[in-house]
Amino acid sequence: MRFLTAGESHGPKLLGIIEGLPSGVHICQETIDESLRRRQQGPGRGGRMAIEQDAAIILSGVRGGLTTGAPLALEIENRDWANWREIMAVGAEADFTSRRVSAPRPGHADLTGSLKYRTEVRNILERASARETAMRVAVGNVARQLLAALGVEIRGRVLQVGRVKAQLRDDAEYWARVRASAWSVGDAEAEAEMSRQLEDARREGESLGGIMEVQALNLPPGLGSHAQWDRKLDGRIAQAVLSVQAIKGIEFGLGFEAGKRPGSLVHDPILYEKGKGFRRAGNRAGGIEGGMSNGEPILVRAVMKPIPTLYKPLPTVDLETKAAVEASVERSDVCAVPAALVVLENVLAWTLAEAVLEKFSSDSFSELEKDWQDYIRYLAAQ
Ligand code: EPS
Repeated sequence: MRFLTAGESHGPKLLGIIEGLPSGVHICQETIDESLRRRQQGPGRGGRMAIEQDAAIILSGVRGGLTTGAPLALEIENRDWANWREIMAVGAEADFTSRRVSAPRPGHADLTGSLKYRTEVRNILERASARETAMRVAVGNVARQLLAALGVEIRGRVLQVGRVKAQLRDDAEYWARVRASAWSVGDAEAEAEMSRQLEDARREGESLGGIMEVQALNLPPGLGSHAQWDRKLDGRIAQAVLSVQAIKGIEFGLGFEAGKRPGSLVHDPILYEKGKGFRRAGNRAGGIEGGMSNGEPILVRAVMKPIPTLYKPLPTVDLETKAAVEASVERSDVCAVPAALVVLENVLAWTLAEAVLEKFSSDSFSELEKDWQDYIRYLAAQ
């Protein structure tokens, strides 16, 4: 299975094409739209989110609510395009003078992109923009619906925003609070502190990053492979996660903490129960060993840097005059960590669904489900 996206932040639409889905998967457009709505929310979002009402239109590959096995094409409208028609026009009438960016923002693709492609900064930032993550969520949500039909659950939480850390628990009531929380944390005190910190950052022209965790539950062991570098599941998840705008680091399970402990306090002892098969005494590995899922929940943590557009801009150099100036200020978000969490949940779903379709028979959902159930029975009978 593979996908491509296209579209500029202020162009008419975002497009996505998914190829390689089995036939017979239930796809609910409302579920995609719900994930798009979640991505738009969060306390630190900027002015653009008041303009957009993201909704995905399925153009092909689904009939009567079921995938047909043909490419599934999606589009999301950019309502803001109406304000950018002249600037973004395809023809010779395009306006290259309005909203021209000549002071590249440190931390953004602006400078390096314009040097590499020998073009003006707007041509770079329009595509580098995190607006593209709207389509990544829609595409990932299709994969997430496939996984959900097999009983796989994906969930996420925000662990830290700026200097504020959330208290963590793992019970049903806590997870319901995480889902209901604007910050995606199940800790009211941290939530209030995060909101205070946000207002300070807004006042000071600052932006804020944070740390998120995504989890995948009910996956069998054996997704991915130890046999070749580009089939290792952790490597593939890392590539997908790090490709999301502003994500700078990833950990699985214990993560960097593993480098500080002796081996006996890192690896998870193996247990066996007749009729149920093998399991682990803990999950410090984060559900992946040897490039393969090991049957425990997959635990992925990622860090998002603060968004590079600062209302209190950093020093930069004007591309034309070479004079020292302040960086351009494009409208932006003060903090998009809860939105990035939604992106990561759906990006993880994509990579896991890909690995599922490689392990099991994948032309039709009925074959996939049968193969999956046979494998679960085989594992239990060990
Ligand atoms: C975003 C849309 C963008 C930004 C943001 C995320 O829209 P605009 O540029 O019109 O404000 O709000 O992207 C960035 C901050 C960035 O640096 O890429 C979205 O849809 O999520």
